[in-house]
Amino acid sequence: LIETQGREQSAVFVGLIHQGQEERTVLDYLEELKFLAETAGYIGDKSFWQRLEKPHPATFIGTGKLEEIKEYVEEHKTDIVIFDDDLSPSQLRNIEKELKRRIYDRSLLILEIFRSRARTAQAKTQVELAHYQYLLPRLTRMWTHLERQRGGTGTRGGAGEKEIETDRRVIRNKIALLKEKLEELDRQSTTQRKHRKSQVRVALVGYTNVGKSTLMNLLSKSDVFAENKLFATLDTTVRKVVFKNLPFLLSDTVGFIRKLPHALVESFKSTLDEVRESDVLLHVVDISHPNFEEHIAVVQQTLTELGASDKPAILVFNKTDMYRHLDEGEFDYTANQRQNVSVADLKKTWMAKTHLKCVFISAAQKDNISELRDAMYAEIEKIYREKYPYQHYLY
Ligand SMILES: Nc1nc2c(ncn2[C@@H]2O[C@H](COP(=O)(O)OP(=O)(O)OP(=O)(O)O)[C@@H](O)[C@H]2O)c(=O)[nH]1
Ligand SMILES: [Mg+2]
Repeated sequence: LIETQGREQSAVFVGLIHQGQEERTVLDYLEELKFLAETAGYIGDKSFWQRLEKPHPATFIGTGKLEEIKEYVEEHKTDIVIFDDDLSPSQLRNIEKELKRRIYDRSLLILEIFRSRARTAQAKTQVELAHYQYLLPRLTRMWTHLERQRGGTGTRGGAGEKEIETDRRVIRNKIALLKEKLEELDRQSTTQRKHRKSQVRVALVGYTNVGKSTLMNLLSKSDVFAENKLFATLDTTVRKVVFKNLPFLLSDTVGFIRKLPHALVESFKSTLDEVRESDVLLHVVDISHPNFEEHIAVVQQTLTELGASDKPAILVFNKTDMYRHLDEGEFDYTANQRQNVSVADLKKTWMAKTHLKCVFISAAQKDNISELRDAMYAEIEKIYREKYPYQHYLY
């Protein structure tokens, strides 16, 4: 750690192609992992992957592959090795011992990003809680982390059982304290949200980096942090918006991602209450992403877990300006495109596939926003009619 201070940390990436999985899919996952790493401040281009029927119980990947990675990281003085899947505590230990590098898995990387992005007391507490919950079963490893921070080499082979037991107790206490603190903060935000109960609420949801905050800014003319990084938004922002005669509250919140650590979803429950309590969802999709169909599935899955899957929703396909389809015979894996499928084709496919209203826009180019506004207006008007059947300020 000492010798790496002052420069960016370098990373390599490791993925497994499980039985029945396409190589292309795993390579896309590794691309996403690289993007996550970049967001966390680690750089690197090199990936390793291997086709295995199931993960090796002791080392996750095969020993030959591990040897190959070892040679590479020694030659290139790589700082950390990042696995796309979650490793068991013993796999972590074994790999760390062999490679003598810090080992990350996807969850830890996501946790680290959340930690650096948290701004409000609530977000900070939520992330800290999730972090300790992640660490508890992996304590031997954290101990070696602490060792390194104290300037040790980390090769001592972990801590003794007694020290680990002490650490475990400390962490359990911290978890209990953080839970209490969070409950208090939750009570405050519940009160805040209660005040909004009588109003119509629309929530932007979607995979991370699809353009939710950009759209929020566009629809509410507010100034919400948007950038080309994952998890730019952690805290919920709520803005009052008026379309013609209809006022409503529009909220922008944390993006979803595949394999979001369970502890994180748990501790972010109250932030996600905004989604659970909203009347209409705008499910934003980045149509220029090669994996956007899977993103839709991940978001729908997460919504189901939150108990928000049967709310009225509009599917908003964003970034149509970046989408390009290839002509016959053209082939390029690197770009955001697919063979012979135009935006118009996609629109037809999706309208047949779902009962939800589908709108295709570019938030950046302000393309087709009026169609989105009309679709939103129709949904909001429906909610008004349900909520206030006897009032006639609509007419
Ligand atoms: N080309 C293009 N880029 C867009 C469009 N909409 C948003 N972006 C870009 O996509 C990136 C992500 O946008 P955000 O609005 O931060 O996305 P988000 O969904 O809020 O992301 P998180 O908060 O990180 O989950 C930014 O660089 C935006 O400028 C679009 O319609 N076209
Ligand atoms: Mg955002």
